[in-house]
Amino acid sequence: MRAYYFDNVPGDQRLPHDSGKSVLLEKLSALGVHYWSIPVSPSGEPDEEAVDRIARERDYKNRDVIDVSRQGLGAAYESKIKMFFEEHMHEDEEIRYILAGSGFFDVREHPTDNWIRIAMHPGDMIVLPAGIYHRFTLDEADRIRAMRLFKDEPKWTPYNRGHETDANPIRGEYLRAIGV
Ligand code: KMT
Ligand code: NI
Repeated sequence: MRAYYFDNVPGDQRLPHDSGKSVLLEKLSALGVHYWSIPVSPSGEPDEEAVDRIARERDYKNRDVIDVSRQGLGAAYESKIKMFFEEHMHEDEEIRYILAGSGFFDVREHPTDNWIRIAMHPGDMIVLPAGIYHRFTLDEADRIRAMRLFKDEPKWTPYNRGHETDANPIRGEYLRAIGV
């Protein structure tokens, strides 16, 4: 995992867009973003024991695996890729553990509204808190396989950023939690 400020240069979302300015884990943590390294096997098998431990501690009851690629998403590929990259929030945490491939999670720094790009590789696990504005894109390798964990039923509803999300109580709770 490496985190850095997005360069804001227009162009292909799959390119690194690396401004060269790194972002430390402490900064991510201050935004409520949590990160762990949980090495996967050479064939991309999860470390089930380590995942179970985190799931127990944080009350994640369910999990599944998503293959984000042309092959994995089939006819839904174009629309999903577009949807993932629309800036949005959720009313629950978004937890992802990368098993194979790679991709970028972009999270908004508050209150500057700068994008922080988080380059994810196998063994990287991340928690995006409820209420944070974010988006996701594949990189040039065009494929990622990730475990998704969640507390109860999957609540995948993305709320695209706008007046309504600015007024969403979960967004308000998030801002209070990070002390803004
Ligand atoms: C999401 O919610 O943005 C995704 O599931 C993206 C693919 S998981 C790496
Ligand atoms: Ni999301």
